Amino acid sequence: MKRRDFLRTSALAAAAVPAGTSLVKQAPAQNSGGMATSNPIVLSTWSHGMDANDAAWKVLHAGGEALDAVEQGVRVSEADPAVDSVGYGGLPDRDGRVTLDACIMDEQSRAGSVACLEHIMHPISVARKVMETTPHVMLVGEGALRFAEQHGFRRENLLTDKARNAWEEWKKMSGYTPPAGSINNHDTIGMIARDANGNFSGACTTSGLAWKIHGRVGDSPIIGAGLFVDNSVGAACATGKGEAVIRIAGSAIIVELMRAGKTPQEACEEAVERIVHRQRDYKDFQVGFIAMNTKGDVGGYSIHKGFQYALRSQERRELIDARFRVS
Ligand code: SD4
Repeated sequence: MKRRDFLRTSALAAAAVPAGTSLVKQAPAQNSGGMATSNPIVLSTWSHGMDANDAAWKVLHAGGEALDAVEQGVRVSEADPAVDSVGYGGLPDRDGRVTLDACIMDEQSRAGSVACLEHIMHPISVARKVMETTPHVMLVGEGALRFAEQHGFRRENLLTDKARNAWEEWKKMSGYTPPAGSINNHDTIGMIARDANGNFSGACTTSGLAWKIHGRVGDSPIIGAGLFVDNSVGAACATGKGEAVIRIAGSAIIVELMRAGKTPQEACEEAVERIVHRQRDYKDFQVGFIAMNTKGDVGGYSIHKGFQYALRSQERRELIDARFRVS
């Protein structure tokens, strides 16, 4: 029996047990009372989110689970060498090493994450393995790589010629100085989805800031910063300068603002406002957020012009220009 099936069966068994006796600590949350009443919807950051959404939509449209949808969706960007901020083809750190960060979170508030993982094309699937097969949430560096290989992930060269050439050029100009973050150094894919059962999951995966110090980890693999899911409220994720997002616990804050009654759009705007008010150099970097609530309302907002997010549902397949704080 698959683990998810086991959990469902356990929840049913728990319902048959007298009050006061608990077989399961936490039954799977159901937004729709267990009935398939919701319209599936998937939301992703940036224009490459369109292709990623299509892969996620195949899963959702067939009645699949949000967790499978977000994993399958972001794997498209991870494998695409044209996306230079995620997975294969990602720009390296200042030592020329491609180090990947990713996390995944589901409707039961289970979470898995890997950070500073090298040589593995699909960190999101390693993050899912961490979530499903270990008692931990996060594995990093060598330990994450060893864990991936133990689970059958193949070691590959992720540094494309194009990314290597870009790094060689950067080295000539940079004096080996790591970037503080810029308006253009981004494009992480964050994806949040709601399935036909009304259940949410999210995934976030990136090669992080180009030319970073080796070992630097951004917001993308950090639950609550790059991604947060609460099945009774909704989900949010982030892109842009990770340090700025971590400092306000960006995605968790957005979910909490929605819990307090804000729309997804208002919650994203409030999170950007917190960065703008507390981080004096906000004009020098980009951050964008997207969010979705249990009604299927969505929102997106960024510090600067240029942030786009992709939406896919039964009726819509769109790339949306996000509203922004500074022109
Ligand atoms: C990070 N949020 O590592 C990421 C940056 C990003 O494409 O958006 N990269 O800080």
